[in-house]
Parts: sequence; C-alpha cells; structure tokens
Amino acid sequence: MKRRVIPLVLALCLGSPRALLAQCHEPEEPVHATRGRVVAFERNGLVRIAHEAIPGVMAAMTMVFAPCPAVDLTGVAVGDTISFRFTRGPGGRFLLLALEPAGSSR
Ligand SMILES: [Cu+2]
Repeated sequence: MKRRVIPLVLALCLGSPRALLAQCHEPEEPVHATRGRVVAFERNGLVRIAHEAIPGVMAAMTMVFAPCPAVDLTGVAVGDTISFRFTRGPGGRFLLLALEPAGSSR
C-alpha cells in the first residue's frame, strides 16, 4: 500500500487546531507508551494501529490516532511494528505524540 505523508493541515482539521497543538506539545492527559502494528493510513489523516495491552489503561485493541505535527511518518508502512507514545486530546481524540520502528520483527 502506498504510504502518504500526512499533511499538517489534515491533522489540524481533526479538532480545534489550537487545542490539538497545545496537547501535542504539553499533554494534560497521561501519556502512554506501547507497541503496535500499523493497520492503515486513513483518508482523513488518522493512523489505525493495533496496539498491545496497556496494563491499567486499555486492553489490546485496534484504534485510530491523530498524528501530531512533529510525528514523521516517512518510511512508516502498513504492517510495520512500531513503538509509540500517545495521549488523549481534545474531544476524546487520541493523539500520536511520537513513533519509531520497534525492531525488525515482521
Ligand atoms: Cu486502545
């Protein structure tokens, strides 16, 4: 599947830009770190990720995240295993704060 670099403007359309950017820079909600597999890049700029269980927070599940502007999705492809950090942003939207490849497991 062809990977697209998510333009900043798309991320900003997902909520109040000011509120979203503020949460990207200084999250008010807890920040969680976990691993997952990229399932899809959605047309609306969201990234669908199947993540591992996060004890005390969430069971393992597949859910969508809005990438913060600082997140570089270049080179990230569907099927990749990643380590990432996220928080809950405005309107209950989950924000992808950081992402990196999680080893070479395929
Ligand atoms: Cu989840």
